[in-house]
This record gives sequence, structure tokens and C-alpha cells, in this order.
Amino acid sequence: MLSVEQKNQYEREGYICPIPVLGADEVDVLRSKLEAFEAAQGGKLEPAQRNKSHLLFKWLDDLIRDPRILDPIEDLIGPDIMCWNTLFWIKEAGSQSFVSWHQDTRYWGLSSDSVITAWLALSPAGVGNGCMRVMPGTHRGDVMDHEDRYDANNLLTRGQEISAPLDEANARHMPLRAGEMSIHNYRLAHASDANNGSDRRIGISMHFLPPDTVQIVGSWDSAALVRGQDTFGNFELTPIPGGDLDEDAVAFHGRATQAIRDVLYADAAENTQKL
Ligand SMILES: O=C(O)CCC(=O)C(=O)O
Repeated sequence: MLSVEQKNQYEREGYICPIPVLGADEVDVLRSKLEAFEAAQGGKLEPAQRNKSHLLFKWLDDLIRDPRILDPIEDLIGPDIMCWNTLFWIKEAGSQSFVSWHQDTRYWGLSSDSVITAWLALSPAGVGNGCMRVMPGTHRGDVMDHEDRYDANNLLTRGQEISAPLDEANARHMPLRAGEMSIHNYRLAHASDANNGSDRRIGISMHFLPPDTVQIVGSWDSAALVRGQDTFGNFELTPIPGGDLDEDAVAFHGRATQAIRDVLYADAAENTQKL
């Protein structure tokens, strides 16, 4: 459960960091599962495998239902919680991969201002290896203009970036040890730099929303009901996989990632195949 100060910080600044979630043994198990999958397919995750990954990996579906993650989310958005997306953010050691300053609310087609990203570290994510940075308080202002800059090293689909320069002096890092998570409102401007460290920086973001949220760009969308009830029916509920690469869940994953692709590339000049 969050303290009053943490809840106030979320309201005021739009983020909380760090929150301990997993022990070292649990981190080792989950990282090994991910890396065994990558090794078995001969390389890193395909773009679509990075998205809605709880439909591919049973261990990730378990994670989005873990009380250590959901209790803080419930403190912020109430007892009925859906998980819209799960997304791997992997920066290889020494890679130039980065994320430009952006607000997710501009691209996800979701009606709610209450969408929360929980970002869980499966390896250390510190200042030297590209942890996330945030611009406190920007979640309370207008959604800013963005430009699509299509940089190959940018992990974002279109290389979208807030058009006006931001005052970097106001930015804060969100360093995490493996097993810790940060929470930020999806209206908050955030970014991250390259990984100059000697280990991979592995993060999983989980996007939680209240069930009254509506997908306003795409014609169909899905989400997992992870706590409480959905009395709105705005999203088709994702199936709970019986195991890793469960046949029905993999088929659903194909439709679900296509729906997110349609939303993220709506009106884009280029399809960069990053999803
Ligand atoms: O992992 C990163 O560096 C950026 C993640 C991000 O943009 C997000 O979780 O919304």
C-alpha cells in the first residue's frame, strides 16, 4: 500500500519511484525465462512479441495480477483494474537505443486521464544505463504537440518527440534496482538515454486503466481484467494463458497486437515495423 506522501507525490508530480516488488531470486527466475525464450528463438524478441506479452508468457500474466503490483495501483485508480498492455523495454549493453521525450496519452487512443504505467526492472536500471527520466508535473498540463522524427535508435514506433524544447534542468531520473518498479501517469512527459553499462537494461511496462476507459482511435481493443469487476465492456477481455505460448492466447495476441499497431500508426507517415 502507498503512503499518504507517495499518493500526494503522484498527484503533484505524476510519478512514484522506487517501489520494491520482487526479491532477487524471483528476478533471476523471470529474467532466465525471458532469456531462455530469446535463446530458443535465436535472438531478441520480435517487435510484436514485446507487446501484449502477457498473452505469450504465463509468468507475465501472473505478474500483472500480483498484489505487490496491484495494491499500489488500486490506491491510485480504485478497486476495478484492467491491464491494457504489457511491453518489454530492452536496451542491450552499450547500445544507442533511447526514448525521446513524449506523453503516451497522445498516442494510445485512450479516453481516460487515469492510465498508469508500472515499469518493473528485471536488471539494474540506473543513471548510467538508461533509466527513465520524467518531467514532474507535466501530467497536469495540456497534452503537448509532438513531431514524428523516425530515428532508428529511438525505441518509440514513430520516434515521436515533444516539439517544444523542455527545460532539462527540471527532469528527474527514476533509477531502479532489479525487482523494483516505478509508477507514472501516462500524461507525464518521460524519456530515457542510451545504455552505457555492461549489462542489458530490461524493463517491463504494464499499463493499467479503470474499466470506464474507452478506446477512441481504434474500433476494437482488448485488456485483461486483473482485479475487481468490469461493468462497462469497453474492451474484450484477454484470455488467461494456460501456459507459455498457449495456442488460444497466441491467436488472441495476433489480433490484439494488430489493434495496437493500428492505433499507434494511425496517421503516421511511415510504418517503421517497430510493432
Ligand atoms: O523504458 C524506457 O526507457 C521508456 C519506457 C516508456 O516510455 C514507457 O514505459 O512508457
